Amino acid sequence: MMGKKTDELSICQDAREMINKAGEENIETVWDRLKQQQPHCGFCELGLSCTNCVMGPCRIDPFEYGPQKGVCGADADVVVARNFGRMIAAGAASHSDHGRDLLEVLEAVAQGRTPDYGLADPAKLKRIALEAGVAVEGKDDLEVARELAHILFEDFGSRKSSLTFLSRVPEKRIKIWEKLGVVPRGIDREVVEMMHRTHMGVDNDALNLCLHSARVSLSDGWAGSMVATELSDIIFGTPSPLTSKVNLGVLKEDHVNILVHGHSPVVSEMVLAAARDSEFVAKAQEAGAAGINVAGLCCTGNELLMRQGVPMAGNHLMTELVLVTGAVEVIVADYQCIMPSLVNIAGCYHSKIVSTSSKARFTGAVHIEMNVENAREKGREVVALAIETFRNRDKSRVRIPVEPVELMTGFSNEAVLDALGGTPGPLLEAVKAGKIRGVIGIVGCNNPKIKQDYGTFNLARECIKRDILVLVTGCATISTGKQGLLMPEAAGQAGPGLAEVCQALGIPPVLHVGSCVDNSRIMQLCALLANELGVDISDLPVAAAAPEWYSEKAATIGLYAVASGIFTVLGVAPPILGSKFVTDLATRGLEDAFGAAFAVEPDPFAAAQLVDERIKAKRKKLGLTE
Ligand code: SF4
Ligand code: MSK
Repeated sequence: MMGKKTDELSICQDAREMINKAGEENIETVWDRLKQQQPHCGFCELGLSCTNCVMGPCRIDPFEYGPQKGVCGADADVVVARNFGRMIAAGAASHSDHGRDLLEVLEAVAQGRTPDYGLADPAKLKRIALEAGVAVEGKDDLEVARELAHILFEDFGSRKSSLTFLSRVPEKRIKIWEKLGVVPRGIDREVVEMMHRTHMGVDNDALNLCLHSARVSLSDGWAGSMVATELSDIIFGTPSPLTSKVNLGVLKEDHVNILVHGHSPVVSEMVLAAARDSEFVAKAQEAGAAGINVAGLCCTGNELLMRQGVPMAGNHLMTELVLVTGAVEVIVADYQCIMPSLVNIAGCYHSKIVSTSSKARFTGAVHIEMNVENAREKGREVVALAIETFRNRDKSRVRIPVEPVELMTGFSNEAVLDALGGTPGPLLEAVKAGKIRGVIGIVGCNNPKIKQDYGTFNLARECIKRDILVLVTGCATISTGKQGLLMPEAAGQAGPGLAEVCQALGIPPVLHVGSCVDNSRIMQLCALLANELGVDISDLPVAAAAPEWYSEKAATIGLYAVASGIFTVLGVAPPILGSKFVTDLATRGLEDAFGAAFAVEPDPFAAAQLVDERIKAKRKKLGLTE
């Protein structure tokens, strides 16, 4: 990276060393391309450009010197609200299509169409089926799975007026949604309706568009993502606490290194199974390696970390740098957050990028199509390719920069409740007593516009100091894990109340609850606590934050958190500032409508202060002392 010192780009030693190595080897990274893109288009940053039809493209002048309307007559409010709506629809579509893939696996298992997948948690299958209204008495697991799959497939359609898991939502919250007309009816339906509304000449009322954005996001948080989480647990197992390791140090110089990247456990679980097969281990040894090492990137990594303890190499901004180690044979990708640049960087080494999904192909990558019928066999093909690729490794270019750091993972809601003796009672008691003053979900990505991991790590550390329990998912897991916050010893950095609780239970003050879709676990936990107290989610001393978000999915997560009543701090402003109406709605108006709103605060220390004030106010309203 020319121009900036590496310590301005990342707080992580492994990242800095690899950025320098990339510079030495003339390899272009995301930071170089960000620089080439400067200055970014101001109209786009403000959400004021529109390409929705070919009478345009149009731009609305934010300073009122130039045009105030697009060719069709749309003003700044409509243009911004439409653009934001499409952003939310794309995010919801991504999580929900991922959820559908798990549903297709469940159906294939139920129909006996795949020997490769099974029902790792039949007790959870029964529990969820009962919740969904399936009578389980006297039925075998496959029959129950078939009926559950049928009900959940219907959630994706247009024939319902409510969705299965909305039964978890506190009554007061449902009433708010009913009053605003935002109860989600069908996962695909809400996304399609948003695409319809944002076509030229359909919905031309910014408020109406924003309310539908909220509805779309709720169809993700309480349905699409929730389906993905619950079915992943049923098929692959419900996570329970275990320890593993994180950072680029998890790569092994003398092993065949396979990285799993993307979001879905459907592919990576099969690759892992093949890599653990003694036949392949022997083949790797024949090729001169000591064994086969599988490690994770991004959310696919989170899925395998939570359930299998597979070590984690890095988050979003580490996905290019992991290749720069020269020690990676294969990155096997499913979908989402996989930079197309990986193919070019892999081409500078012996490494191969393997795409596996027909909906996520990369020009120049090796494509090994995986589906529910052939997954195990194709997983074996991936591992065989990695072993062959190892033979081409140039040992002189290998540099694994750091030693790995330990982390604790596996805090599904089931595991948390188990640790508490089966009920949320002890957690509520700790909250009432002020030992845990509140809870924050810190989620989301890295963004090269922000020093990598600076926002997420510092916000998490500031929160635990203030006796605020932190739950992390997705890339935020790696940001905090690399700095040691996911180990019980980090209780020493927490305030006295939180430290006492963590020490008593032997848990860290920052709990890893899963991947991006697993933010649904946080929604469910909040609903559980609110129901237990007989209040709404917006009454709880809870908050959410996405300090370094970049993706449309993260915007959708933020919006469903707010629409569910959770105050949410963003470290990067969404492209809505071109409309005063939409900006005021996001930062104030939603508070009146949903009991929560957004704040934008790039400084993690100031963000922690905002969260603290919110928690203090909510505690006071509940009559809880500090
Ligand atoms: Fe321009 Fe309207 Fe077409 Fe958008 S929809 S490109 S504002 S004419
Ligand atoms: S992977 S959405 S960069 S968290 Fe879920 Fe990370 Fe963000 Fe992708």
